[in-house]
Amino acid sequence: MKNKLKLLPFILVIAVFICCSSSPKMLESTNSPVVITVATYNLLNFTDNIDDPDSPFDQDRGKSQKAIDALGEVFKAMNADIIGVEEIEKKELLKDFCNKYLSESKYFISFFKSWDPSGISVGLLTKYPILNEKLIEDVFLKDENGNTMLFNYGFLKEKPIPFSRGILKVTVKIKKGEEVTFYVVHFKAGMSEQSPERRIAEAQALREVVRKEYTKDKNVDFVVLGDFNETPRSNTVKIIEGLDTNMPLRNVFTLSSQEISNKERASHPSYNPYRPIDHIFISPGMVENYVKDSAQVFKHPKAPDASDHLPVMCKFMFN
Ligand SMILES: [Ca+2]
Ligand SMILES: [Ca+2]
Ligand SMILES: [Ca+2]
Repeated sequence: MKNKLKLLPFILVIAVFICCSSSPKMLESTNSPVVITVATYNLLNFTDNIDDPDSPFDQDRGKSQKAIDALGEVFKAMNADIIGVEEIEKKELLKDFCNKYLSESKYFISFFKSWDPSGISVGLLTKYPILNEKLIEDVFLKDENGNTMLFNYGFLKEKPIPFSRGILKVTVKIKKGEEVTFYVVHFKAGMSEQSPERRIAEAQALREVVRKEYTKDKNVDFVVLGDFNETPRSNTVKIIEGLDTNMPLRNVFTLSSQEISNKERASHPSYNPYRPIDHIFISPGMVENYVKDSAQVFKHPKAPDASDHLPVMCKFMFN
């Protein structure tokens, strides 16, 4: 008995320690459901003001401080867990941005420099740890006859056309036994010669890339997100969705209980949006995780100062 009384203070200290360390965050990482907010956001020429010799066409004006401040406010208000970003020149720009505006959120950053002569790439910010990351750049576009498409202008003339900015593939650990792979893309913009054909070819190439995961596991959870430069009823988007195939990829807006108009889905231009061109598509296995009616275009008073696009976001739940 005397020995037990001697131990009592130690037992109390250990009990208090166990209680205090069982914070909500620890419980969250074990059994309780986790809800994540996922977004895609084109940050509009998030470049530095250096003329880099290895980027023939980089914009050396840099993004204005006013625009970066506005971007910081939009990101803070959005408070998304995982954000696919487009038009970034360097990883350091994202690092500095996170340190300055989002230091409480502790984002991991995935970014690789792409082949794009203008020096911009896609990236991913995630509050959840990265298990795997790579920029898939060995994807070359094919025309409708299956022939490799070639550039018809400038110093790239006659060279095979790669996927614009590459496809960033990042696998993230949400919780024990729950991993999600994100494919961030930025399709060729504009209506110039080759552009519409390139987007069609990019849609086909993208499906071939994601199919590799799907073939291994029909229940795989993946998200394809970014700036597609095409509206929901375009041929490009129809190819990505492949709704009449054995691998339908659903645009999260089409999973809503009522039809959402193009105007409500529009993400560009940010000051008066009428073009829905930023999208989030999900694998068949991810549909069960989608939180019904969570898809939205994120509107913020500072958004028009930050970028010419608005973020598109939605939520997923993991039990
Ligand atoms: Ca530069
Ligand atoms: Ca340059
Ligand atoms: Ca799932």
